[in-house]
Amino acid sequence: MKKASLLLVAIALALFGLVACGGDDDETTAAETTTEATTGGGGSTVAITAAADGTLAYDQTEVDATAGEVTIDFDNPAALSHDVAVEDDAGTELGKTDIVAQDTATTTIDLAPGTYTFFCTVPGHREGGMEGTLNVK
Ligand SMILES: [Cu+2]
Repeated sequence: MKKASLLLVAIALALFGLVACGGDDDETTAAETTTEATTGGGGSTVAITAAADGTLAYDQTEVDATAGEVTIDFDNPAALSHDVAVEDDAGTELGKTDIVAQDTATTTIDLAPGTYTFFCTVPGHREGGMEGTLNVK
């Protein structure tokens, strides 16, 4: 009977130790996961604006972004409708904002490092000069 009690105490202590250790491990894992989520995303936000006077031009001819989820924040202060589309060097369109006039529009595109072209999809606008280079590093 006495031996059995000692054994129970020993088991209880062993279990307590395991639970305590387990708790510590969980906290460490959670902290590491949070750090990875904060630093692992990459990407950046690029601001592109259209000419306020209604000419077929963006205010930027070349913009830079970080590889990952790249957000295009487009602001068109003019009454003439514009958008911002992005295509790769093979001419494949990867994404675009809504067409807006005197408004803002945004879109997020997953981009690998490389050189891309941004342009306006409204007929005649790209040909009129609404395009530029998007460098992703
Ligand atoms: Cu346009």
